[in-house]
Amino acid sequence: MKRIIIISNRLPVSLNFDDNKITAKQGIGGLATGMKPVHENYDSLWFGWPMFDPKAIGKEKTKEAEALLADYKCAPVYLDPEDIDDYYYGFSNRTIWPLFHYFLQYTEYKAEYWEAYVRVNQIFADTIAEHINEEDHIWIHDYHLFLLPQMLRKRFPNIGIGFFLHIPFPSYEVFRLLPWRNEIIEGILGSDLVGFHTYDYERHFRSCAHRLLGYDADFNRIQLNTREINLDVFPMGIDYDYFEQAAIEKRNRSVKDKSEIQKEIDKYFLTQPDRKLILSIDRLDYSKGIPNRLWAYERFLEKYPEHRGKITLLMLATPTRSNVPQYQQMKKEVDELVGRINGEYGMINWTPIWYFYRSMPLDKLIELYLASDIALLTPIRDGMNLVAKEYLASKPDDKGVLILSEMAGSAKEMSEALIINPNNTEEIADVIHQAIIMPEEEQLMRNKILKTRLKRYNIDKWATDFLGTLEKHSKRKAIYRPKNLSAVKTKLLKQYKESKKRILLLDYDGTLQTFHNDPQQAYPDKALYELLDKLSKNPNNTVVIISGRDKETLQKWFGNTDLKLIAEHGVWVCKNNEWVMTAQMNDEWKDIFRPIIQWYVDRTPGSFYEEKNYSLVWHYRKSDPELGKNRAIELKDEVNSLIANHNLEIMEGNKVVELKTSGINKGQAALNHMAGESYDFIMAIGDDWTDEFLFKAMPASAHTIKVGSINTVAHTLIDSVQEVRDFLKDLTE
Ligand code: GDG
Repeated sequence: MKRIIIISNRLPVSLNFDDNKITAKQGIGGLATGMKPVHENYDSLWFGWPMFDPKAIGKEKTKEAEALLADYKCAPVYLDPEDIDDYYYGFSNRTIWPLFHYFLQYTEYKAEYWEAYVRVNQIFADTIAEHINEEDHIWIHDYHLFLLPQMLRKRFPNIGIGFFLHIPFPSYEVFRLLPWRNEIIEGILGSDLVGFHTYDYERHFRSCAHRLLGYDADFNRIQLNTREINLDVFPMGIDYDYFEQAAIEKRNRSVKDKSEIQKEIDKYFLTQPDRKLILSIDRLDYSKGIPNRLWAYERFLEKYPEHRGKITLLMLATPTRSNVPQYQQMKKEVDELVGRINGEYGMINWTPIWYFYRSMPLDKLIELYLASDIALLTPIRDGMNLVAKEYLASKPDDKGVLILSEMAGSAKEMSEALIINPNNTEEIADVIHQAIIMPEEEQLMRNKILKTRLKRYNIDKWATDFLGTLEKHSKRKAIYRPKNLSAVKTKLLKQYKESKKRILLLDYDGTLQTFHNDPQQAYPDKALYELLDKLSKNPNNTVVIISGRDKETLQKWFGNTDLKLIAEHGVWVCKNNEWVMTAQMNDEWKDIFRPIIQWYVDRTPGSFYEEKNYSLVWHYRKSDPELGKNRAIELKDEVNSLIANHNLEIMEGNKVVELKTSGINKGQAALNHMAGESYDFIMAIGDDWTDEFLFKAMPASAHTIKVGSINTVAHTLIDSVQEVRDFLKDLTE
């Protein structure tokens, strides 16, 4: 079993330095509680900020503190207090948190926050790098560490890295507002596996990676140069049995063993047994929709006077990020709202809202869950919301009603709850009424279904699913993976040097030259001419440009060189300065298909068509990437149904769909070119689907090299055009 390295902003234990003695306390909150079983049951080590500054406590205390942390399988990542301000309270909580929860009005874009964020992610990378090796599995958590996967990937190219996002990933229209959006996507894509709570978050991320950086996803996989990144949904569960057992134990207590809180609540029900208790628990965060909840509760009291005096809202709001202004402002708003409602509707023997602004031990929380008839959770946005799940798990009698916002990730799996729109005050007021009068049988029926799912997909299952997928992905990577050039370069260079008669078959676009929105602008630059010149002047070399380009363009660009030229995927070959057609062809079919392609050009802004001698090409590099991709599928579909009688085939290149006479491809053309000659070094380099014909046709001893994606039959992968050029340069030296 591999060692699991867990990484989060904070460690799951906090240290207390009182009375000259250091003590440790388990942290509260979703992440700490959720990851507890993984941390305890696996060979694991957890890295995070330990919430103390070693400079402030001195060397000796630091040593002692580190030893105590080690007992809890934790290791510290120390951060400067100023960095904490800008990275944690700044970029994480004033930029990412509001933006990702769609609170655009609260989002601050400050360069100094970003700089601290980069710095701190780097400190995490540097610290952790000293303690890990390629054999470990890394599991990085949440939005504080978006850049860490890529930073670690640079140092450990083959290590398994998983990233899980606990908050929503916003839609492209929101995410694109972030000035550092590309860096964030690139950072996350350092991972092998990226996990989200819901499919919506996954699809938003995929669309952002596609639209902002042009990274194509094939179902839930993104091909990124020579790597493959898996995206998947893992709805986080809870430690169901723990909550259930604790609740059973509390329910069965004798009066004398009951806690103070239980006794107080019992007293509440004593005078009027038909009284009902509504519970809400959240951090006092603007994303949790606390004011909305209070407005709706107020409306409910106004609209349904028959429930006044018989219902109480127990609202526990845990203090959080209280030095961020919006949180202080919201605290004030909530204080005032509670005061107003209690002032307006309260009676001598009845308070409409019991409001607690503090945190409580988990034990007390479970007592509150157990005692409440209704849970009212109204977040405006919430990655998941574990409280909803904990509430149900703490109901051993299956009674109780869950009212849950449709904006919480958990609503996706909890459709049997009463789902509300948190902005619809009237609806929430009505649903509170519905919950109060809901017959017991209906409660049992709904809760049984909900609880069965929660029990099955519990926290253990969530964690093992994530780690299992990471493991599977890593294994796949290890088995099926063409080697990166770096791994075989020395051997290749040696064979090249030792050979006497070589042929180099080189694709042009995406291999020797980067793509340009206008294909005519992707002409060869001076450095490329010099490089190709040097290669082809070597008497032992035959250098062939084998391209989908038309012969006129290749003639214009390379007509005066020693290079051999193959154009239009093999339709034309240039021999002794004469262009020769390799097969008899006609182009009458073009009149039928031209209007179809033209129609796609009209309907897809940014796309255009190119006419070659024996093919028609539709280019969509400049179009909206998603629209372009969909239109390409439509076009292929439409053309496919018509080509049978015309001996045509469709070739899909990089953001191009090409319709051409069938039977001619780069593979066939290369073999024709090589016929009758005996080479002791054959190398083919290409980047797209059309080059796969070339790779397939090559003899087993040939060196086939693919630029980019790993979906290839080529033996070797190379990262970029620049790397191709650097490698060819190495050959000339
Ligand atoms: C983030 C995402 C996502 C709360 N008050 C006390 C206390 N809690 C515990 C609850 C629960 C956890 O904290 C809160 O989890 P939530 O999921 O409701 O919300 P966030 O803290 O915002 O968590 C969220 C989560 O990450 C996991 O991915 O679901 O969407 O925002 O476990 O019980 N625990 C104790 N005292 C308290 O006063 N002991």
